[in-house]
Amino acid sequence: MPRIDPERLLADLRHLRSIGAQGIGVVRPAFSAKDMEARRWLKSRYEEAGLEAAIDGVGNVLGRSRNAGKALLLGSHSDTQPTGGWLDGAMGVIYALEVVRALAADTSTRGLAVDAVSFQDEESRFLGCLGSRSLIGALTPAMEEGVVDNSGLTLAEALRQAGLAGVPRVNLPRERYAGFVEAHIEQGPQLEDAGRRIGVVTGIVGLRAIRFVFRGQQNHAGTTMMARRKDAAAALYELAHRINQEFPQVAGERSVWTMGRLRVEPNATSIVPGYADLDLQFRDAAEAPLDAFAAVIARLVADMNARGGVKIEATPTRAPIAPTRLDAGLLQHIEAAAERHAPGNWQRMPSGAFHDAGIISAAIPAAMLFIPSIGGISHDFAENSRDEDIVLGCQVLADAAASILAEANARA
Ligand code: HGY
Ligand code: MN
Ligand code: MN
Repeated sequence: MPRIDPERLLADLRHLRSIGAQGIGVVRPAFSAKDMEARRWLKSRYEEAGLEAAIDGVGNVLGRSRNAGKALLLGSHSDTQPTGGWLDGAMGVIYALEVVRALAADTSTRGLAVDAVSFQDEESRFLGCLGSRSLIGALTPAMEEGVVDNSGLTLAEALRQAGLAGVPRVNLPRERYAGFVEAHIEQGPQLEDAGRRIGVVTGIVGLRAIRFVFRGQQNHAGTTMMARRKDAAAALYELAHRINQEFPQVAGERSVWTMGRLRVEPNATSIVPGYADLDLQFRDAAEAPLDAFAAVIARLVADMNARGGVKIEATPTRAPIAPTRLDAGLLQHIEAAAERHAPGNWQRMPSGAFHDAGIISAAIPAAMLFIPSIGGISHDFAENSRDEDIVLGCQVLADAAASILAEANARA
């Protein structure tokens, strides 16, 4: 069976970390100079590994094997959150590179076709999973139209600044592939709590996101009596409170919701705010709780608007991501590889984070494997995993890749 090179794996992971490093974390937002620097470096590493490599018109880095037969696509994303960890996405991208090299070095697997990818903007600077949506033809002009980041920069301008305007976009040649496998850090505490080293991911949560805009009347904080106020911030606080009161009544076992971004204007102590906006994001492994949350939101907004005063508008801020079941056939190969390298030390589990695999699964069979996150921390500079778990995860992926392709080519 192919053996990965742990030192080479960790060295490339640490090099990628150095591009956009801030202390122990990484800041490499989609299309930024550091993001594109990392993508150009990845492209060169893919070429050194013997792949035909290119960066497509939305910034996906694609490495295509020259070998014949059914191919397996491996990868993840190399863009990060604004306060990103060094492993979120990056680990799966470097795993793919290392598995390409490990299989090429082994006489029993050197003829197998492993392609590698780093998707663009999985982290929703502009539009969650932008690159994987583009690759499967699910990124429509209407979805791109007018999309801006938190600074107001349009996606079109970001593409131009990154030198990607006019660069051809790639459509996944679906018939080429036996499937897609994404390795990722768990980003939660389940594996660590259970003392397990590998997660075999059975499904990925769905996600919806709403922006509420509150328009009231800016006024003096001393002379404006409470009964006469149209306080946009007070309406925001009331709606947020009522969401936190009502969502638990209709939530599923692993439902989550987050209100992590808000703005109050003019944000001054002695002024009744005339404007506010608030982002709400909610997730679940099934559609029913997501539909129930959407119904609660509609009812609360209608109820508050009926009172008059502050006007509330609720608008989806991104294309929804549907909950996904991952491919049982591919998962069996990952389970067998996990049992070989971590006997009894792995478990099946859902993913509370969304991933590109959730998008790609609409086009070709997809699966995921996790390694533990120390303290369950992620989307924070402190995100980390043990080197020995990083190395183990890559070896499991290499074994799974070899057996998936052996089976696919035997069938072809
Ligand atoms: O938010 C997520 O689930 C992913 O890490 N971007
Ligand atoms: Mn990720
Ligand atoms: Mn992330």
